[in-house]
Amino acid sequence: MTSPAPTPQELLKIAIEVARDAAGTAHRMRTEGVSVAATKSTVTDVVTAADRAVERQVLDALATLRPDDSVLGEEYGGAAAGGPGSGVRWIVDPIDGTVNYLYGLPHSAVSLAAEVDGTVVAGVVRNISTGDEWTATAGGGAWRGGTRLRCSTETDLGQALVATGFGYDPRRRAHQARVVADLIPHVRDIRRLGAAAIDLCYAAEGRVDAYYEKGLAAWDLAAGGLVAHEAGLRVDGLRGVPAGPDMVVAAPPALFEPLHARLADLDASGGP
Ligand code: LIP
Repeated sequence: MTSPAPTPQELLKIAIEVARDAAGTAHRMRTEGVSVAATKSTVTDVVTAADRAVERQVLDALATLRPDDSVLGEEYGGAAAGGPGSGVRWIVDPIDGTVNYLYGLPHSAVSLAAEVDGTVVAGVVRNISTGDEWTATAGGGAWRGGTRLRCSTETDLGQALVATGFGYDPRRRAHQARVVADLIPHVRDIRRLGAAAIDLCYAAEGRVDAYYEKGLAAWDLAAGGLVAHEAGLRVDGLRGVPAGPDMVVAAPPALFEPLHARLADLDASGGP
């Protein structure tokens, strides 16, 4: 008889334990000094020894705690379950905001989420430098520490502080720069902070009013996207496409349509 599926709260407890240990390792390695270990899609898409060590630590911890679960990680890809499979898949970005981490800027995070049968039900994002920790469970709300998070109530796009990010491919960056140049006169201002998972959590607590970005991977989006959704943000793509690599738009209900309209008009999900 297969064991009952774990509850979102049980999965979140494991996620928090694993993410805190992982963030501790990342912080220690940063203080010891980090350098580029390799590059990936382009010469600016860097990976450090810490990215690899932290993801390995997460994989080993989950293999011990949840041996029948599968895992998808940025550095080592997909790891099948040790056994028949439990229906639970963990999605990990060991260091989201790697360039910030490399430069010592305090805006990078361990992001860890749990999916059950393809739906993210629990997630944690932990800032490696500050220890800020955002959590969410499906239907259980979004939290930072003991504070329940509520997104911005801004209704005027012209008064909205909007976070975004750019890819590593110079051709994509040129397209994204054109989009943000055309958008910026129509919003309060733009913030480019460099870690999608934290950007989504900032939107969840109203430190920015909205966020959008083209090019996010599942590990960038999984945990932060749940936090944002549970804080009341609409998290979606453009023109009916779900949030994903083509586009993620996270905005309060009153801002989603006007922001979506401008991004769609600017073909923000297009380009290379
Ligand atoms: C980063 C994202 C960020 C994006 C960066 C980069 P990484 O992820 O979190 O939003 O703008 O270009 O992709 O590469 O640090 O894991």
